[in-house]
Amino acid sequence: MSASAHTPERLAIPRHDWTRAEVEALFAMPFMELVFLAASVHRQHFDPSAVQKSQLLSVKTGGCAENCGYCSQSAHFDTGLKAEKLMDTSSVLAEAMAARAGGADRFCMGAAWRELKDRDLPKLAAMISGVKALGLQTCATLGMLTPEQARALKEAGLDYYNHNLDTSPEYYASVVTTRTYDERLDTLKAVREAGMSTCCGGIVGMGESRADRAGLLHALATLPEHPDSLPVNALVPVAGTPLGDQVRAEGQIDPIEFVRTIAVARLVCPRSIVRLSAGREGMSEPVQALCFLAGANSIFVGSRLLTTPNPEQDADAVLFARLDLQPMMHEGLHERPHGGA
Ligand code: SAM
Ligand code: DTB
Ligand code: SF4
Repeated sequence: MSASAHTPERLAIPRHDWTRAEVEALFAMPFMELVFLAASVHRQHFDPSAVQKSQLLSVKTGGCAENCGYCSQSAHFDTGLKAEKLMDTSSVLAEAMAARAGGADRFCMGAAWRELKDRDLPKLAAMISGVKALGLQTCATLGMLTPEQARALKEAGLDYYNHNLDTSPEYYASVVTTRTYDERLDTLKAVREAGMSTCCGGIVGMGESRADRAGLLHALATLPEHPDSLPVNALVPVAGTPLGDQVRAEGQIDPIEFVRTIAVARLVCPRSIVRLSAGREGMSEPVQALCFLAGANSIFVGSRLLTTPNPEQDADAVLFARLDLQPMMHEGLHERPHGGA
């Protein structure tokens, strides 16, 4: 791409024909130029002071059949995590109400499953419709789906389905061997075709190269539709997992490289909500501020992600006040911020 194409106006138009070399060239830009460009593109589509807040709940924890090398919940590793059954709907709804009271506008239910089993669908449908009735946007991440299951979840009121590509196609087998990249793409297709919004991103800081980070963002930017939400997770290094132990020994990702990844995500998927996702615990306020400047406009709130800690509500209230950030609310919730159950 020529330098003249690097104007915020041109970059703000979503493209699906990014080449890998173009994405790598964005990563290689002088940092100040890259962040300025990403911040300029961000302003073409969004209020730069508005940040969307999602809250996670692990509705089925641990004992997962997959061997994702970063995950506390895989049955393949001894992380000391106790496996639990699928939660009761009433307990999930109580957590969703607390999340809404804490300022979240989207509630994401996560299950440590390789794939959704049909026998669990009725209970999940009850959770989803119950959360939606609270005025929250609904999101779930339950592993692989068939097209029929995707349609059933949509029918129950599911707005977003999270299914991450995690890393580049080449690095994938260094992260997980119990499933393929193509299987991830198939589930994403089923989600799109069922008419749900996609939440799809990845993890940085797993020992991958910059070329792998570019490969992940290239894969996301060349999907038939850009993800509606694009979570960029910084690896939370969990002891007992292969990648967590490796990163604990070798050190975590350079925060400036993390900010670069956010900026490139903003540039290649200009209309997506880019989430500064896992890894905020222990990330300084100035680094988080740089992420918001570079185009991140969503976070997870609440003191827990799925199984690991996240900044407390008070800390995030201070962060929002110091950076003059406002919550980005979807319309349904605006109408009744403290509305009935
Ligand atoms: N089992 C489902 C799946 O893998 O799609 C849903 C739950 S899984 C925990 C959701 C996502 O969380 C993963 O795709 C991964 O990107 C992210 N994740 C899991 N453990 C993480 C960690 N330790 N650090 C950062 N992100 C992590
Ligand atoms: C996403 O991209 N990150 C979230 C959500 N989607 C499901 C999960 C982060 C999990 C961090 C590790 C844990 O708490 O277990
Ligand atoms: Fe299972 Fe998801 Fe964890 Fe992989 S990331 S081990 S699929 S819960």
